[in-house]
Amino acid sequence: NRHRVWFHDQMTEPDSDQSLLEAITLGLTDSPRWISPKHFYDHRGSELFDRICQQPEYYPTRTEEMILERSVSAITDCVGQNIDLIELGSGASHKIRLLLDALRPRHYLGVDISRDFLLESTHRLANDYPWLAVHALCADFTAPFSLPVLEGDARPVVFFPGSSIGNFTPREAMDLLERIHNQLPPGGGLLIGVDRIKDRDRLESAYNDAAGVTREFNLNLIHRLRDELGAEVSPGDFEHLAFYNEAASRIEMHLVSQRDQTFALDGQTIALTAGEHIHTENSWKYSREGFEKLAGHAGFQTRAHWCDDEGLFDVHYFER
Ligand code: AVI
Repeated sequence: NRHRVWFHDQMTEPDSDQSLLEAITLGLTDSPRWISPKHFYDHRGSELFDRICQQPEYYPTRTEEMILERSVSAITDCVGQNIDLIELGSGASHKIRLLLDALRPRHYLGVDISRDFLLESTHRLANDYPWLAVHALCADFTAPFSLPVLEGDARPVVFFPGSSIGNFTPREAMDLLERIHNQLPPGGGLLIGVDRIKDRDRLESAYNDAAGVTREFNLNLIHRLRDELGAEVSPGDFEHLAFYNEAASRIEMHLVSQRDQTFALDGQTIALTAGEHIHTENSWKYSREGFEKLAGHAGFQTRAHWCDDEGLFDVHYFER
């Protein structure tokens, strides 16, 4: 069957309710309170993120797609032929479509934490590109993971779009880049999209879209607390907060409790006061040079770079 998808499962922990419960309880009993942004991405959260990408204020997606579209032949010249493409955080697998016809990889491997969403999007890809061998790897790449061996002698190129690297602390980002570097053979590549440091207004409106989709995405964590973990909480008792922390070069997202409230979770009592924050996401922004330096520390050689005319977003190409 030429439209099949080879499925590899490598969730280090099964994404069971129990491990979700433990992870979320750990953060909610900490001070200050936090929830990891990876928990946004259940099926509903992945769909909401896909809708964020279509909002007029959320420039990163549109800008990166424009860069990929207009630079596709330069990218192809630089990346070369006879490659396998490995996409980290493949989500809906839209962006890869801009490159497939030009790069003509032997294999495509999509890696994502959201199992059903990953399977749906890789099946669509396999249907639309019958010449392509499509693989899906369900893995949490915030933890150590290993890439499955793909048959043949093609050179692996990792595609990591969307500035997802920005959701890691700079230290974690370095570790992840190092882990990617160590899994690549000499000549293996990394094509990575990174959102740039820019003015506060532009950044803050991207995380406070008028249609309220980012708000709904952030509140999805409260939906998961209620629906999957049985906590007696209501999305109406929290508000979305997103702002640029300029000193740290990062957007911060928080959920703000709208009243004093108490609920039980995993045998513990969580008591939130009115106005108390749960920190749910950081999204680091980099200068072009700053990111090249980071990748250099992880062992990568800078090969090329593309950006839009306004300098909002960078696409870098590095090699081992
Ligand atoms: C996936 N990641 C790069 C997005 C970002 O911009 O940090 C997630 C997101 N959060 C709110 N809007 C989008």
